[in-house]
Amino acid sequence: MFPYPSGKLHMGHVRVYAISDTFTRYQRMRGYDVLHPMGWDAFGLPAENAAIERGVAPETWTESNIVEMLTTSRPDYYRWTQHLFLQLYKAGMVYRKEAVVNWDPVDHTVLANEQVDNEGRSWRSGAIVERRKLSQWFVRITDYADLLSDISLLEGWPEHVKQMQSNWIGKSQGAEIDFRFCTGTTEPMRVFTSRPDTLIGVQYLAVAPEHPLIDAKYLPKETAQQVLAFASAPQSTQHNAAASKEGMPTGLYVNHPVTGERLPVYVARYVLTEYGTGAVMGVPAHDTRDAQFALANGLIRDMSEARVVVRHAEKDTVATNDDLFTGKGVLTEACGEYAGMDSAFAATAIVARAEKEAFGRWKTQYRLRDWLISRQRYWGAPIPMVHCPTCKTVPVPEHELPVRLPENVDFTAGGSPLANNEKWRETTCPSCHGPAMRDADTMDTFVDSSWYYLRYPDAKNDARPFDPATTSRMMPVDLYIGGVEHAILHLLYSRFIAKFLWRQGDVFGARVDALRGEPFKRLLTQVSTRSHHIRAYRLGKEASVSYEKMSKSKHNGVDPLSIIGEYGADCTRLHTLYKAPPSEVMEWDDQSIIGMQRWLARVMRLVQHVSAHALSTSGASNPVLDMATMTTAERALYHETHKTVHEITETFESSFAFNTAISALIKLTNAATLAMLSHETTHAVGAPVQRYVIERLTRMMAPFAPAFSEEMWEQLCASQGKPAHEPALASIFSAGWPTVDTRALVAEKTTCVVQVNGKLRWRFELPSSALGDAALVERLARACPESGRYLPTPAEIGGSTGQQVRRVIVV
Ligand code: ANZ
Ligand code: ZN
Repeated sequence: MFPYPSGKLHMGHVRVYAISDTFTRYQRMRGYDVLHPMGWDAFGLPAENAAIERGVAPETWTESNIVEMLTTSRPDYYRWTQHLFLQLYKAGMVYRKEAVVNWDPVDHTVLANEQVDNEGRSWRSGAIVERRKLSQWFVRITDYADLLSDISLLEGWPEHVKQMQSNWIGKSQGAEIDFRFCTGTTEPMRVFTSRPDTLIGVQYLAVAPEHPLIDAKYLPKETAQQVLAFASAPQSTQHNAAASKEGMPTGLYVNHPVTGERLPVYVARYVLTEYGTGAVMGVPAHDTRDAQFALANGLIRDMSEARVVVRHAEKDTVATNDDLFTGKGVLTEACGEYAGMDSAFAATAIVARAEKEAFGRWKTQYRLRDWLISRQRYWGAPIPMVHCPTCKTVPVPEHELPVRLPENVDFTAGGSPLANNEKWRETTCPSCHGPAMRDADTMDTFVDSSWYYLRYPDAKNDARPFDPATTSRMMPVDLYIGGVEHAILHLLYSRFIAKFLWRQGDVFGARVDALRGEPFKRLLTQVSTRSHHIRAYRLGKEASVSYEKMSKSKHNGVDPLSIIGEYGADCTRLHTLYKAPPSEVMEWDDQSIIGMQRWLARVMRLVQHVSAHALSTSGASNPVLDMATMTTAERALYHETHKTVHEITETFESSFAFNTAISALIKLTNAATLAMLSHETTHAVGAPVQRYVIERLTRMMAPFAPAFSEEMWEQLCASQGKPAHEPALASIFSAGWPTVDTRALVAEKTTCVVQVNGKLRWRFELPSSALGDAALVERLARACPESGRYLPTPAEIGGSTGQQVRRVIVV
């Protein structure tokens, strides 16, 4: 994942790119053709605000933080972001709609729900967010049901991230129920419920403040004014506890479709406009928030007035007064013909009746909303649309892209710098050529970052966003590494855009098809360094992501540049990799980095020793070593070397636990030091084995400490009389990754423990190389003399005892 150029390099950057760089170097040494690109996600609010603070143009500020890389804020990139918008528009995937939005009164912009915390504050400015109605551009992300179903294809993703994606989409199975109004001819009121079995327990209905019913033409005269005032009050927070009980009667009544009872309709803050139908049926006896609301608004005096319709399936008493039963169970006597049915069966019966009598139906509901991409800010890609008095909204023709941002804008005026800029906004209509106005919104920066990985393989293309063949050859991304704070939105938007382009045929091929257009085959999420830990959680019915201020605005002490200045880049990256595996929080301390420095010094000593030694001994640089003729000490060191090669190769292939890989390298260094530099053993390990081991040690260190290892390699080559510029040996990275001598591994034994019927019965030794082969392990176990005592003999099988081995588990 590419970073945001915030101007300050922090330890989090060092860590994430050390991880990906290490992995990349390993794959190159294995002979793969690897693209390890870099870029900047440079548009967006933080840069704009930072620039305003410093009184410079956002562009100047951003460019000063960047050297030459793929950058979303340059016209040669955002031109294609605009092109993507037009493609979506032509495919009918973009629309404009009046919408109630979260308005940040400090940053003067619209915020996505997920950018508002559960106290109703903006994640950036911290201001209490207001609700406003504005015309906004939306992307029909909800059209893509496969964003949910295809999560199952993502085998290389961590389970928790898949869970977060799936919760965010939030599929909910339930029913719609229509309630007729007692008076008037308005359409019936439709609610969404996940619990149709509680229908008989409904005691009121409630609508969201923005529900269409909250309109003078429907409301009774006596209540209209008060209700409208309540509904339009700038209510920043619908998340906090006090507000969740706020509401008032609308003066309207509906009839219960089954009991015929008259029920009041309330307007309530806890009902969300954007979910379901924006209206709920209130069941105080079985829903916590309904109970709180009903009590707070005098719908019921105490819980004894709540209508209990479901009881616990095992206990036969109904819930007592203060003991709210929210689970599924068995319907009570209050439910007439449905009494005694379990919840699932009752739901089916009730919805069947609703369908027959046309007052309801099954309904699948998603929490996911369409993607609101309009931002009333300057520092983003302008939306390539023109508003004409005659032709309405008209897309800017492709050949006129990019619609460039105006320069020298005035930020002191407040409000949106584009909306205020008449000169920039005035244009001619591409269709009728009359006077028209440019759309003044810019795109959410999540649009910029939703497709950048597709441009990396073809970043200089000026005829199209990317050449489909060039990019398709590289897709899907084999390994995507980044912070877990992007586990929801960035990944969801990227998946959506990639799937869209796949359906358009711009990304193709067997590997892409196999993943149904999914862009990231394998995902490694790395947890931030302690100082800027990010939480993402789901709270009750509403999921929200809350971002603690990130370190970029916190200047939290550790400056990577000063650490690098003191210890060197390799030592710094080794330390970040050694402190914790990517999945765990890394706590920075300046103490243990000294340990890394000492390790490098020890390796250097070994290299110098081997280099000096080799000059005085004759012998090829890559002798064929024969284990049979080795001394015991040589064989032990040779064995240790191959054990390490095996272990580190495994780490790269599976777990990314680079901390344990580095431990293994340190262990090998210790073994080599002991074998080569201590007095007693010096002569036990001959020069060819010494060189062999140290060459492999440096090659294995190369992905982790590239500059240092390159330096060591040069010494080793030079000492062998080979100039470092000799092509084959020019770089340690062309020396390749060491292969494992499996014969060396066989020498190693492992103890295997055998349990029969859960009891430990015997142990035996087996070659470690056999461990991966379950059938072989089983055969070796059965071959042990003890097996005769604890396992049925062939004669017994099918004999009178009837004993047989039912299941063999090799762990
Ligand atoms: C009656 C009921 C009885 C409910 C009960 C729950 C328990 P999920 O599972 O997340 O889909 N609901 C529906 N629309 C809502 C809205 N716009 N704002 C706030 N709440 C809304 O949640 C579905 C449940 O959330 C629905 O089922 C409804 O309350 C509420 F014992 O209906 B239920
Ligand atoms: Zn026109």
